Amino acid sequence: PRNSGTGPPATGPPLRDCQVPSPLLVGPVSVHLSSPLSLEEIRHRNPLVLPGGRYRPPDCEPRHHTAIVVPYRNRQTHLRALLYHLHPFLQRQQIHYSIYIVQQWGNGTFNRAKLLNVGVREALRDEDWSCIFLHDVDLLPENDHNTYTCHKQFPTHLSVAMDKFRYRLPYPQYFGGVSAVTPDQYMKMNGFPNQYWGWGGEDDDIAARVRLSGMKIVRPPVAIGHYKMIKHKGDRGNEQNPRRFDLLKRTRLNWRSDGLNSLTYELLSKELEPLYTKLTVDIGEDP
Ligand code: UDH
Ligand code: NGS
Repeated sequence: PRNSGTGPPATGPPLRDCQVPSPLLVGPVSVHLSSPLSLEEIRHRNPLVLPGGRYRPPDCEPRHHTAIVVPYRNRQTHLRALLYHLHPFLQRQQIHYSIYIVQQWGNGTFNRAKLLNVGVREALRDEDWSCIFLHDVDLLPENDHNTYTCHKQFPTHLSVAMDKFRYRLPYPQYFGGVSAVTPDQYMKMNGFPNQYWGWGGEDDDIAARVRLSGMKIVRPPVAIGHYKMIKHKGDRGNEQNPRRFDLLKRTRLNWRSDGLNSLTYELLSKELEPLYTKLTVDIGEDP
């Protein structure tokens, strides 16, 4: 929508639609992981990015409106690398986008899927996004033909070839890393589970919801869905969840009652940083 949110006012002659594919794409890009730049330097390299990490192409009317939602706590260096890399990458794709960092408040056990639920709900308060990306902070796309847009019918899994899995899927149902849904698809699957505290299983639950709600997963070709993962150790507060296997057995029974329709949280702050919107949220504790 041209005139909502951060867009320029619709004065002057209308812009023509952006070309498909974008003429700015370069294909494979090399990803630098060592010592990312400061936020200030990244800002200088991306002068057209508006407060909150928002962007729309200046010369054409974008066909896609994508919110990037990142579950987050205590990964400063990874965040800088992601912003350094993703802003130019998305601008080359000529899409209208915004980056949301959803930060879990406190030291309680991490809950990735619940943070994603919060991010989707809050992003949709801002704009009528046509696509929502669910993006781990430590994954950097290596080919800009991997477009950050949604499939009309089905949820998409983008990170199909990660370096740590030797550039292939670790198993056929893998849905972790980077995925995308339209608001309709998200509603159809009742969002994501809120009950996975700690590491593991929540992405498998989300994949199961896709199937249980009558959809399937679509993927880009392996040659295009290349990602580098920034290597790191497991995080304090995100230990393996011993309950994940029991929870996964009950997805079929639980998905309609646990998800978007049972989500509760308290939004503690929303800050429009120069390169991203930072949501700090109290999502409660593992009961
Ligand atoms: N995340 C944070 N902070 C944390 C934990 C997770 O920001 O403390 C976010 C971050 O976006 C990360 C995502 O949640 O990319 C997923 O975290 P993860 O630890 O499940 O996955 P990741 O791919 O590492 O980062 C997996 C290997 C380490 C755990 C191995 C346990 N066997
Ligand atoms: C599976 C986990 C997923 C996880 C995937 C890759 O076993 O949550 O491994 O993990 N499922 C369960 O534990 C039930 S990784 O190699 O990235 O550490 O995403």
